[in-house]
Amino acid sequence: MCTRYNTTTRAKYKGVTLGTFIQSSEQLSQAIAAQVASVSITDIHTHLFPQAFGELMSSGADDLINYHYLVAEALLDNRISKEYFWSLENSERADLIWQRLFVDQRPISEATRGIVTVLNRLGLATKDIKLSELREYFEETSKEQMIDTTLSLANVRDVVMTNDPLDEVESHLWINDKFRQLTSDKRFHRALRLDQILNDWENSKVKLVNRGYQVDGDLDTPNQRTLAVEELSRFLTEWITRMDPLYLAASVPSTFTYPASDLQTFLLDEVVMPVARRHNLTIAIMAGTKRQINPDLKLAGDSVASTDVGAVENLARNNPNNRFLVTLLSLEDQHRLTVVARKFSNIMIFGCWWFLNTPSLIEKITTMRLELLGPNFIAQHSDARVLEQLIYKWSHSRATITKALQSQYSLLFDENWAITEGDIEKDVTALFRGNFWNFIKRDPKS
Ligand code: RAT
Ligand code: ZN
Repeated sequence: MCTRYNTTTRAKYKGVTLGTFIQSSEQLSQAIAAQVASVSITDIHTHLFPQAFGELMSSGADDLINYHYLVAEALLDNRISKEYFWSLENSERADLIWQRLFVDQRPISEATRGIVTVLNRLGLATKDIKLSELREYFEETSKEQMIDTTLSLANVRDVVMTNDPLDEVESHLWINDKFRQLTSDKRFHRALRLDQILNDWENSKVKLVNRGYQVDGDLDTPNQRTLAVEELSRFLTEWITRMDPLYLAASVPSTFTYPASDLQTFLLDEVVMPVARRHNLTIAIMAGTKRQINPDLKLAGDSVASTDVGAVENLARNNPNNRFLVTLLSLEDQHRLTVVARKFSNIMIFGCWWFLNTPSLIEKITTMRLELLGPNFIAQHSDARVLEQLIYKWSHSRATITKALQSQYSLLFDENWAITEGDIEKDVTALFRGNFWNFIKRDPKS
């Protein structure tokens, strides 16, 4: 019988039957593809909401087509005036985007191809399909059913929302009597988002004062600072109790630096990190946005710029008792971030974020991360804003990450390293689910 493994190699794997060792490159490729396709995912960063959040839940034809990634692409056509576009109703805007991106052109960009994947997986014929037919499909399907269908097609077991306690609509839901319903769907976890507090203190201050927190001083005197720290910590603690978030999160601009003699460092050092330590909560730092480079595009007007990776080094080194989930937006920062993550066990890199969520970049970045970190990072998150986007975002990411894993594993295989399907399953589960839960020190069943 021809086998790749000698007795010594087999001895190392006592208890594992020979049949479970991968015997050929083809079998290896197939086993990796099968494991990645079948792993049930925890999607650690989305903007999704279940039905209990009412109008905040986004799903269906018009929401899918009005996704801000597609808005930016449609408005590349300079015959469409921005004023005219924004004066339209939601459904009229979707009609226009559909015409521009799916009728006049072929949907080959990542975001447009995503719609094609969704249509295909929902079993809707993609040839000559009309937007009206897509609308009909969603009108006939309940939101409840859509959540079940989507999670099952995407093979996502649970998702983490983005929950902003200073958002007027959302916070109102949390403080009224519907509160318990908001946490009743166990597939939707919370993440407490701190962007407004960390990036826009002046406006946050007004909102906090209106809610009865004494943070109105200028933070010039020690007394004012002490009071603000106490009051802001009280605010965060109350919201942590209310939401039971899996982590705290902030997207900070590309200009973010730490430590600095500014309000952001003060709030991080005196409030956010101590509160996170007291509640054993991880902090997610998402850095590298350059917001509103074209305000005419509204939500679609944000961009990217390189950020100071040294700030991440400093955060990790100066705060060894805090844990940081980190993702950076610009391609040029990825290598340094990966090297930094080798040096600090309180950093966990996650995903290929937003403009990096395209197959060519995911493959390149994931391969580099595997080379430098092994399977010790979180492979991807979807950032989905519209429920059904989970179907395409995960289908596309799985296909690409499969390729990166196949090339790394085949290097081992070619050097005669024994690999079992169980080994592959372990790594794949870690990358798509396990590393997250271990790092945040929470029970996946929570
Ligand atoms: O990917 C997006 O939809 C962005 O607009 C942002 O929401 C970004 O992901 C963020 O969380 O700030
Ligand atoms: Zn996001």
